[in-house]
Order: sequence, then C-alpha cells, then structure tokens
Amino acid sequence: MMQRTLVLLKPDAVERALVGRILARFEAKGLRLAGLKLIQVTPALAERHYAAHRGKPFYAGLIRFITSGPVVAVCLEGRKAIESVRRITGSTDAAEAAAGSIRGDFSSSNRFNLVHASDSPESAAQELANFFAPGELVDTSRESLRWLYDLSEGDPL
Ligand code: FUP
Repeated sequence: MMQRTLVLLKPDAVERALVGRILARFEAKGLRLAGLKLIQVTPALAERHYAAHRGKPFYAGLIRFITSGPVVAVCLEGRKAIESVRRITGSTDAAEAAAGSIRGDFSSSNRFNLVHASDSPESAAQELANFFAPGELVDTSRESLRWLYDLSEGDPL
C-alpha cells in the first residue's frame, strides 16, 4: 500500500550538515520525495506538532529544541512508507537505536536524535497537513515507480 509520511530533519541534522546523508538513505530505499522545504518552526507550529506530548517532563525541552534552528520538512512516499521510515530512523533514544539506523549510526542522544517520523497513518495525515499546504506536495509519476515496484498487476507490489 502506497503511503505518505512526514519526516523532519531536526536542527541537529541541519547544523551537523547531515541533511544530504540522511535524505540519501531514504532515497536509496526507494522512498520518493513528495515535498521538501527548509523552515524555521514557530512555537505555535511546534506546539501543534507535539500536542500529544504536552504535559510530559521533556515537553518544554522538546519545543525549545525543535524551534532552535532551521528544520528540513520532508514528505516521503512509498509502499508501507510509515513503517519503513520508522525502521530506517531507529528507536527514540539514539544510544539504544540499532546500528544501521540513522539514529543508531549518527547520534547518542535521547533528544538530539536527528529525525522525526510519523508513527501511524492518522498522525502522518495530521502532521503533513501541519507542515505542507496541499499545493506544496507533488504527485509521483507512475513511470518513476517502474524500477522500484512490480506494476504489472496494477498496484505497486
Ligand atoms: P519518536 O516517535 O521516536 O520520535 O519519539 P517520541 O514521539 O516518543 O518522542 C518525541 C521526541 O521527544 C523525541 F524525538 C525526543 C523527545 N524526547 C525527549 O526529549 N525525552 C524523552 O525522554 C523522550 C523523548
């Protein structure tokens, strides 16, 4: 099933000049770029994005971090994209994240963990709407999927 998911390359990824290497991993997997922009996250947007964490002990630090510098917002598209991107990203505490994952390879922090990735279809839809206007997302051509998926039976397999 083709899905779209929101990825944020957080301020640590931008400041540490890891944007290209991180995006390359998702691209190499076959995930397609459907939206991409460098933005400064406002406190209002940060609070909307992290609404589920309001009240938790790490909430204030999380808002401070995500608003501390530019962020790359990305919409990735692909088969089982939400689950796939989460696996490539690795577990929240980067010190414990699997080697081979982005967090596992490039961070040891439980907060400066480089990447946000939507965790369900519902949150992906909500988070994409928070960060992208409909006109900012592009439709992938079927032609560009031909060597990523078997399209011979109609749907990408
Ligand atoms: P994840 O889905 O892996 O990004 O993690 P969560 O949604 O559970 O947490 C969101 C962010 O809160 C994490 F990316 C980092 C931050 N966080 C902390 O700063 N301290 C914690 O103890 C847990 C999470």
